Amino acid sequence: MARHLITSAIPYINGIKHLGNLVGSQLPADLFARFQRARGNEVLFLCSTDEHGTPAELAAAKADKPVDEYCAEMHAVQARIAEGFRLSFDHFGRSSSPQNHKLTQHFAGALDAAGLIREVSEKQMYSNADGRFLPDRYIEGTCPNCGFESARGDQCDNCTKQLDPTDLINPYSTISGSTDLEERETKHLFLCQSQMREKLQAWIDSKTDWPLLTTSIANKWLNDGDGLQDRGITRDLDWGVPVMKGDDVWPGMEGKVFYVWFDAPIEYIACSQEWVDAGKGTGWERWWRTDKGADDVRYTQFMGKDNVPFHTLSFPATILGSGEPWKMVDHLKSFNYLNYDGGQFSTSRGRGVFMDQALELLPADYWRWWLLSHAPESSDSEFTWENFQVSVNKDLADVLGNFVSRVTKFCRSKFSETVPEGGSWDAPEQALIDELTTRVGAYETYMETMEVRKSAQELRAIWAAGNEYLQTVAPWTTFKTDPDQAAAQIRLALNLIRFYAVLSAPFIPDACASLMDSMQTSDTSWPEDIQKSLETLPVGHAFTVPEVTFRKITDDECAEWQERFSGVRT
Ligand code: B3M
Ligand code: ZN
Repeated sequence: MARHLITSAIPYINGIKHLGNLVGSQLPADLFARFQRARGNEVLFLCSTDEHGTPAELAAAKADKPVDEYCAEMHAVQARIAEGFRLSFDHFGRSSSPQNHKLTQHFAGALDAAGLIREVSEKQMYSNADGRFLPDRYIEGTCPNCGFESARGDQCDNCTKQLDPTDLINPYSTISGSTDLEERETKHLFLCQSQMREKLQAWIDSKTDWPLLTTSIANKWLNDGDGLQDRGITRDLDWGVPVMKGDDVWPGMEGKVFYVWFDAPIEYIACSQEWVDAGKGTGWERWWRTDKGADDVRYTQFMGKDNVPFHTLSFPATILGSGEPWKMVDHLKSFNYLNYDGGQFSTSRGRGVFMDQALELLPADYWRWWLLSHAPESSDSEFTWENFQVSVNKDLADVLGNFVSRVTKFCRSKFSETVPEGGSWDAPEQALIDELTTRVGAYETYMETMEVRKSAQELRAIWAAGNEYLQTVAPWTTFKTDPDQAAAQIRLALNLIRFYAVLSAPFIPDACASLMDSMQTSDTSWPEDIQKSLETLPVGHAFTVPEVTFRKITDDECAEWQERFSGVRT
């Protein structure tokens, strides 16, 4: 049994995420976790909310709430919505947890002991109008690298370059809009990443099976000349992990906190401690410490491309630099952006469909299927309502749903609501079994290598093979001359429904659970041997005809939703 540690990038606390965020990390991570569990492997699947830093402070201020209260509320909201989408986290933690505070402080101490922390007196942008320093998202301006006009103080969302507020051209405060800024002297801790350049390069070079999107971003900033500059890991903010050395405030760091991107990835580890402390599991070390059994763990991270530099450079620098035996990521799966109807999804501008809104329109499976089958892997992809309607109506309603309904209704009307007896399988059945054997093999390979779109395509082809079989053998015709043979055909088709439910559950878990209910079985064993798997439901096994598995989206709905979501959310 393999052991899979799986993490999704932890979403910022600053509001409900849109469908683009969902498909960029949490949803494909869930697909992979469900697949690995279905294969009988041991899985620890973790996600949290990212609660520190300027995104949290800005959002709380906007909501007119104390930031800790705001975070607690939004965590509950995000947890509920994640459940609505059936994201099967073993734990959904919080980066503001005591566990993460402690671990973050521990890492800073270990890095300091390794000689990798230096104190720097530097110039930071100070806003006279706001009476405060403006780190990270408190400041925006033009990116010096690509010219994007709303680059943030810590990173350009357009070209993914990590920035310093002082790099920005024409900077302004995002609190007041003021451009009355000056550079003022302040002291911060810097992580000496530059000393780890060779180590990191060797580590990235060893990852020959990583997606090109991941390694090209890592190498771009590694070889850019300044990609591995030493970087500040503390900020002049109130909310965050206090900068401590042991039990005392780090001398000179009074009133400062760690940079959100320093503590956020450490939360992956702290989350496993939260999981243990919540009584959901034991032994977090056997997932994270190579000296405590994590050597045989396979660790996969999921994230959008903008998060790649932090996961290929900054976080590995933290872990490697600590000199401690922490488990490092084995595979990093990153995604491009999903666009919305001719533009970008945007949280700050309220553009697109947000997770809570989506669930009000249709059950999670409809969205899961569309998003995963159109995951922005090799390039950005685009959500349009027409495309969504076509996919749902064709793939889910016509191909899968219709198969289920035809087979079960035919059986009920000509035989009974039990698996019928008689006849035997012949050449067409063997041909189907052969095709499914090849296709399921391909499906497993794609799922194993996280080729999300190709997995979806293969699954659709597996559903279609069932329909083609039905068309070919036409049990409704066979029945007139040879009812026994029709029974053998329907026996196979009924078994196909269970077979589909098992294979498809990572994509559309709710529909598959209700198909299993209708087939009155709890045998979710993965089809290792296709023929055997198609004999699971024996003659005489009772079933019920399911309600409509997937309904179609009408043209009117499509037009209405397009109109309703054309504006911005306030
Ligand atoms: N919260 C960015 C995001 O939500 C950031 C990811 C942190 S992963 C450690 O896209
Ligand atoms: Zn840029």
